[in-house]
Amino acid sequence: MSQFKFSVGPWNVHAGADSYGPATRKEIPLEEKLKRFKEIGFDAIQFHDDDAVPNINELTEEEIKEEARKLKEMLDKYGLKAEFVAPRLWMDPHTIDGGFMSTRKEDREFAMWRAKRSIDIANELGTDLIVLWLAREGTLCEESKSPVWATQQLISAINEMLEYDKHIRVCIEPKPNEPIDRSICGTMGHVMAVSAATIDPKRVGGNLESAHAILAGLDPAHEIGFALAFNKLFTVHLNDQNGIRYDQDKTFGVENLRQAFNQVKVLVENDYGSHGEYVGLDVKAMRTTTDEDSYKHLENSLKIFKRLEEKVKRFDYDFQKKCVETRDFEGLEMYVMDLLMGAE
Ligand code: XLS
Ligand code: MG
Repeated sequence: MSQFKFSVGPWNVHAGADSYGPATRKEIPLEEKLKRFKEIGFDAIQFHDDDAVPNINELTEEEIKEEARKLKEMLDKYGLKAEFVAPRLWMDPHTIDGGFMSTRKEDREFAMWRAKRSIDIANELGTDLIVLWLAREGTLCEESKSPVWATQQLISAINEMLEYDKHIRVCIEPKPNEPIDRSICGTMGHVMAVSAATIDPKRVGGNLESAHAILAGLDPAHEIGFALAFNKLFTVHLNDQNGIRYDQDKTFGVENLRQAFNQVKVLVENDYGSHGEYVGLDVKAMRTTTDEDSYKHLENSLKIFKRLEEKVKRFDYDFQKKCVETRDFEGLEMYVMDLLMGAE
């Protein structure tokens, strides 16, 4: 029995298209996904603004709220909560060169409009959390914008969101690059600094995605721990990643089991979830996966997480303490390997 509650986004079950080839599986309607998510063991759903309200740009502010209310009814029907809403600021022609940091004023206004609509949708769905994955916020051509100006743009955009709604919390999901060449807010350290510079730092935190930390050359468990030390880990996006290459969103734990174990361990040790936080997944199926197995990577991620949680609960802290006292780190390390290999 896990101590955690789990969340997932509808984009985590997708048809398999990538930059080099078309879809390999059928599109699945949202309601069918929600039903399966609940059966698999998820408690809450993560949304982009346009996952929640398709064709958002063509609707009035009232129509957007109305659509969000319909979605809320669908979530209620399956006993699911909404975890967060994230403005999708990377698909629209307005966001070719970023949103909040675009060099064009009309594009920055578009980004702010979508951010505020995301807040409206969140309110209708009964969540106070907005996630900002800053996909295109940075530079493609390094000399095209000042990193000082761009950072200040981000801080003022967040301030405007905090002012627009006095209860909303904003959660930055850092990533060092891709699709942008150089991003402005690439790690949890950047997120903490941006948070501190806003008008209400306790309402601005982070969402650590394992793959994004690995892409920055950092250890995901340490990034999680860093945010926890400031009480600013608002959610997580657990997955896995084979080194510094394109963002893979692999099933949690399949590349580096010890690294995955330590992510679970730091969450358990710090009672993550006790303020209602979810363990969120952000994983993708491989392109070769069949229609029947469209949810396998989610089931497997949950299975691996829960088995690692059992390992963490069996972790021998007395033995660890002894090893630390005598600096027997060879012994401690072998104990961890035995635990993971099932020899303990
Ligand atoms: C990037 C995800 C993205 C965010 C939420 O990691 O694919 O969708 O997690 O906006
Ligand atoms: Mg993510």
